[in-house]
Amino acid sequence: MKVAVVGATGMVGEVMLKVLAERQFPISELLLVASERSVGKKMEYNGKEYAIIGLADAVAQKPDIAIFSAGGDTSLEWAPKFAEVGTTVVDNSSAWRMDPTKKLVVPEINADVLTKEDKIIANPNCSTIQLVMALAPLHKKYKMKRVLVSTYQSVSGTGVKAVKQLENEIAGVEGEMAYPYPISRNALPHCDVFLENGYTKEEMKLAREPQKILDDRTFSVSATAVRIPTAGGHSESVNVEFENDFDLSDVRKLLHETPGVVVQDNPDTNTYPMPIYAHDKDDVFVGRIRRDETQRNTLNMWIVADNLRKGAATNAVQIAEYLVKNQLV
Ligand code: A2P
Ligand code: 11C
Repeated sequence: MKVAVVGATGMVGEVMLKVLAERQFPISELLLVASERSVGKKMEYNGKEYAIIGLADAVAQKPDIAIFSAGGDTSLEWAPKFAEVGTTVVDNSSAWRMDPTKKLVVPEINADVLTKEDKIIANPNCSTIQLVMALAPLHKKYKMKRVLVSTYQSVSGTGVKAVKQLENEIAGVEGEMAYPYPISRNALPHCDVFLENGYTKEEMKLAREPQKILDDRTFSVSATAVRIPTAGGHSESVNVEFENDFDLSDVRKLLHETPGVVVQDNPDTNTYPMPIYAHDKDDVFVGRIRRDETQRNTLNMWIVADNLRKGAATNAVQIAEYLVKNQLV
């Protein structure tokens, strides 16, 4: 496959290259693409040096697959240009996710919706991916009515500038601010921009994307998204009300049997998911599984994943793998 990685110099882009190499993605030719600022700079992939190229150059080379992580505006402008020359785009931005003509895919859940005609495929938001990975098997068996989720999101979800802000604050050094307030020793109930309804864009992604991925609008999701001073790894406190009653041991068994999900749940040994444990792993970790004793058929759990891996790069590469394996490119 001739593969373009658009946004190769970015935080997700770098993890994408790592994941492509680790999973031995079948690459015959690799195009590393970034903004004009980076054109000509050198990057390494699998021990070989590559020069960064610009977007127009990459389109002219008609790659089979282009994996984008270069922001929504770049995707809106350039994904259609790649699609026009026959490239299949897997896009990690929020640009196309809720477009009814585009598929929103978590491969373990709904890769079967993909066809050869899909030329722009959307990768869900990081906090959505880890949420639906745990919810999908439970929804199938018990049917969800309502999900309440509060997130504890790391600064790497915002990007390099935010990681630097946290590092500077810890080191006691003045520097550029990615957030309107200090993030070290703080928690900001503010991820992405505020919308007219008083929710943030991140909260609305959590409300809408799961319904599209699970192809079901009969359940609702209400979210509060919070930025905390962890470097990497998003955590979520999740309360789910089901139509049907469940047995806790069945819930654990179901999650344990779900590919891509790891149950870490033993209060006796202080075993529960944490960002430092999820770091650099592709799985979604679930723990603190317990019944909500205040309401019928309701479950509480805690979900953690590496937001740059399963939340972004790994999921996108898995989509590309599915396309190749099923001859859809
Ligand atoms: P560059 O490094 O040249 O700015 P992050 O999300 O970590 O900030 O990374 C964003 C990625 O998207 C980087 O690789 C960045 O390239 C790339 N990018 C940003 N704007 C553009 C653009 N207008 N055209 C192409 N790539 C872009
Ligand atoms: C965060 N979820 O942690 C964001 C980052 O819609 O792809 C990814 C933004 C997106 O702030």
